[in-house]
Amino acid sequence: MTSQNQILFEKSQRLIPGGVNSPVRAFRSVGGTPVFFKKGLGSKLWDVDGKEYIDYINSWGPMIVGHAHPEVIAAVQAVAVNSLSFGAPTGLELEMAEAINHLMPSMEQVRLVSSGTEATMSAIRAARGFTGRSQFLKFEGCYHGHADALLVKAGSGLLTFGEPDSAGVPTEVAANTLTLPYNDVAQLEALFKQSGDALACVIIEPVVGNMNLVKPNPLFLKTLRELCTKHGVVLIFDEVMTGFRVHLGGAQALYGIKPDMTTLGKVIGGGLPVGAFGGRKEIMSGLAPLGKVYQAGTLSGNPVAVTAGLKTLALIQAPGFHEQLAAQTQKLVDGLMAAAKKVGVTFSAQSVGGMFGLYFSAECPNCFDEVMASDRAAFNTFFHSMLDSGIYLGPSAFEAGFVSAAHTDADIAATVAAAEKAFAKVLSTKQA
Ligand code: HOZ
Repeated sequence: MTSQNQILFEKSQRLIPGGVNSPVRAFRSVGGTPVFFKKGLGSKLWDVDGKEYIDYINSWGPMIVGHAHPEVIAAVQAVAVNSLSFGAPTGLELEMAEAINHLMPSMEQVRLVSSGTEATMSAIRAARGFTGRSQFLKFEGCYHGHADALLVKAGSGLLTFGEPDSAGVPTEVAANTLTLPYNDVAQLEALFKQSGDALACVIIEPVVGNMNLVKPNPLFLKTLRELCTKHGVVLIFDEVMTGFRVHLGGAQALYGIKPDMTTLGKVIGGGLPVGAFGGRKEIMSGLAPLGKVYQAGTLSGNPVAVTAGLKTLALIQAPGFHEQLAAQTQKLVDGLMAAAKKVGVTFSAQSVGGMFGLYFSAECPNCFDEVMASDRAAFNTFFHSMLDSGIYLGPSAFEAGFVSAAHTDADIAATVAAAEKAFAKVLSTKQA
């Protein structure tokens, strides 16, 4: 019998390119039919055919307190009756700016937008306006949303489809985007020596989550901070993924590095579309209406979305929230490593706070080239076996995973048991 899922996917492909509204969701890299969902609660999801899954995507990060958290839902319902949008200031926006500034003091001033992409492209514009320079630096495999100038050697969906540069981006637009390998201090120093004074900004994922998970070498971040200060370059931490997930104060608190600007998204919307960018007051005061850097949005600061984010930010400030989240994520990683070892599959895994990376390679990778060297065929076999067992992982070897506060010990144990079977399948497929 044809499943509801297959029917929906077939129909969707007629009207929506690839049947999806964001490319990684199409399962092209792992093969098969994407799962269409109808319900989520806590750590679980249910698809349109009624199958249950333990969710390790969590909407790519925002659902840090679990799906349909009763307090988030109640807050959204309560505010929605007062109108869904005003296109004018509200006290809720101020509360959000205060909450962000409290948790990330480097964000002296904040502006709300509706997505991470808007946040990163606006932050770069602000940095260019402030410095009067055009070029900027990003790192191979880092993904900062889908604005033209950022789709150069980018991660996430671009890696999934093996094309780190996008068609449709004029060469002239990409010409001001410089790239370097992540974690390479020598190349960073050499580039700054040559062109540091021409750079408006450097944008970086302080923990990369878009070429699978790659941890920063602390010396790399420290050197980057020093070089930016020396050459008057605006350092932008893209914390859309890591913000409030790897630590209550984000990656900047975890590693003790203060960026000049930060971009946020995901957790600050609690599952609704919110992004933010902010930083040093002298840079942010260049924005219209105070300055000449233009940036705007009809739904920016939307009251319903901001309410979901505010409630989520309140919940994650409970004592011990991040310690517990990090411990649970590490428990998952340890369990998976032990299962792979038992079966005899080459595998490594690591976590930072509530984010994790799984790699079919002997060591956890440090940069794009090392990520690309991992065994993608093994990942695909593993992914499908896990999916059959009701474990929902990112459908690509190049995405990080996410744990929520709703994931229980029983969820972790069920995931590790499923992984043992999946590793055995990887081994038998290799031997066949
Ligand atoms: N690029 C996103 C994750 N890195 C995927 C977004 C989505 O498909 O929703």
